Amino acid sequence: MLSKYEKELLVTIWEKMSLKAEDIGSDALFRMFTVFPKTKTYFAHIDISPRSPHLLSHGKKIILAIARGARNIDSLTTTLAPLSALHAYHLRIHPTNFKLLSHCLLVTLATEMSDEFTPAAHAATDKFLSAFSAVLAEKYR
Ligand code: ZNH
Repeated sequence: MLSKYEKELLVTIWEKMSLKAEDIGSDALFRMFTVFPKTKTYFAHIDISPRSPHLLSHGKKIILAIARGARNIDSLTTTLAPLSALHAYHLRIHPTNFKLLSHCLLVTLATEMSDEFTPAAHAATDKFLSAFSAVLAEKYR
């Protein structure tokens, strides 16, 4: 459960990250591909080399989707329903992968926010990304 303070903190954090969504998103994705190479198999059809146009645009989409989730945190299931269906039925992403990307997003945020990545920000982000991932994975068969 997220407190009112945590929800406000999350909106602030992800609004800020949205301003450099391409950089933040592509950094997190590149970390995921490096640390968990199997995740690359889902992206065989696109160029995922560092700072490639597709990596940047995909990174941006991910960050904006997360920011949208933060603004709609009390209705995550309905807000993310189309994205959840896409990942489960069309892309067929195995649920374990969401934890891997969440972890990489946390590391990217920590490097990006530096002193602003307080224990409270860390805890709120961790809880939020878990909830977000649970919704994305819930339709998986
Ligand atoms: Zn994902 C896609 C988000 C996770 C894989 N994605 C996508 C999109 C978005 C997202 C927004 C776009 C859609 C449209 O276009 O409509 N994701 C997301 C998020 C997350 C995710 C937010 C978390 C948090 N994904 C994920 C994972 C994986 C993935 C984990 C694996 C590993 N996705 C994917 C793919 C795609 C997507 C493959 C497609 C791409 C292209 O372009 O093709």
